[in-house]
Amino acid sequence: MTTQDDSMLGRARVSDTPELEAYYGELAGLEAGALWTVANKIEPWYPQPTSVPVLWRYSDLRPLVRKALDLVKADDAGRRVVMLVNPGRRDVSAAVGLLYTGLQIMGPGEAMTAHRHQAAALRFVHEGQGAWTIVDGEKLRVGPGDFAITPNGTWHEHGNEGEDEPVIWQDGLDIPLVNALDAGFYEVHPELYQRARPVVNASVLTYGGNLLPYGVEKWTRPYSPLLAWPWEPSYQALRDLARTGEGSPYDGVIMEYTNPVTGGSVMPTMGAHLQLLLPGQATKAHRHTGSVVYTVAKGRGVSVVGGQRFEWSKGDIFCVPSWAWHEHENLDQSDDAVLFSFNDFPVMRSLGFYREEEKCD
Ligand code: GTQ
Repeated sequence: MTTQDDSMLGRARVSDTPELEAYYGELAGLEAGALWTVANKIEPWYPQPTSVPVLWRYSDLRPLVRKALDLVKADDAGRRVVMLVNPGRRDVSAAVGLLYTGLQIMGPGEAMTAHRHQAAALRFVHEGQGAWTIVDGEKLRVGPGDFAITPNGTWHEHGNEGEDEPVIWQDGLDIPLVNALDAGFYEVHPELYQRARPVVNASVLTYGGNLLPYGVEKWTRPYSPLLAWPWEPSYQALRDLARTGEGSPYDGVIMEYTNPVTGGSVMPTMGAHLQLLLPGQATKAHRHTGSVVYTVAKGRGVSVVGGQRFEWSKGDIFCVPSWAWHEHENLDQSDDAVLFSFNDFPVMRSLGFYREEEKCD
């Protein structure tokens, strides 16, 4: 690694003097400033996220998420969600970096109005059987472990048609990114509710079979035409891949949810993965630019993120800030562990910001 010393030639290294301080005051009076007073801060040697590693335990959050059912009506709240807030990112309501996440609860028989916004959204279902969402007229039914997307600009409304149990699913949105770029728009559906087309999960029926359909309209939008990935075939795909080897040294057996037309990420701003750690498997540490929110879909294990040790089990959520070292281990010696995760890698990649490094010890 090259020397990283702020006193070296090539970095800003001007010491304050009374004369300079007076000069800075004059500049400030004109809404201006001297670059060299901030240069080393605004051009760090490597990323300096304000986000910190956090583990949110499902068993801690769940009772408070359930409490919200009686405290607010879903339609008054807009969405009844307990959001996960990184202590370093409270000002932008981010869980990590420019990613938002929250646990949304819907009581039996509940349905909410439709809206659309510039932010893209995704869902990962934690519990409950009756969840549905309508995305641009397509009704999707989703159950535990299922993953679904609501690309930016699509109308969406959610509900729970179950009879006794609430549904809790996790929302992931790029709200902080959209706001950082001052690009946020929001609309309530003019008729409040969409008219769903009759075939439920039509995109799964059309695109979910790992074959590209002929004779359907050519897909040209910048997001995946497949809107939902049920748990069973996704988990089975991982198990099948696990039969061929241990996968990546850093992530174990990992697969990306993809746009079936392009093979790329499901949406232009957020990608998602499902990964399996074999019994006892421990990965090597690496780091990369881009932020990740992990959700434990199955099993128990431990991840070390930026030097912090997080022991996790099903339902727990933890984050990896950009450029933080991280490694994972399955603590069960006889069963696999599965992590769902979503990230902002598509943004990092499309802007040429993606970098990755392995830890050499
Ligand atoms: O379901 O549309 O958790 O707009 C936050 C903002 C969910 C949603 C959230 C949203 C939604």
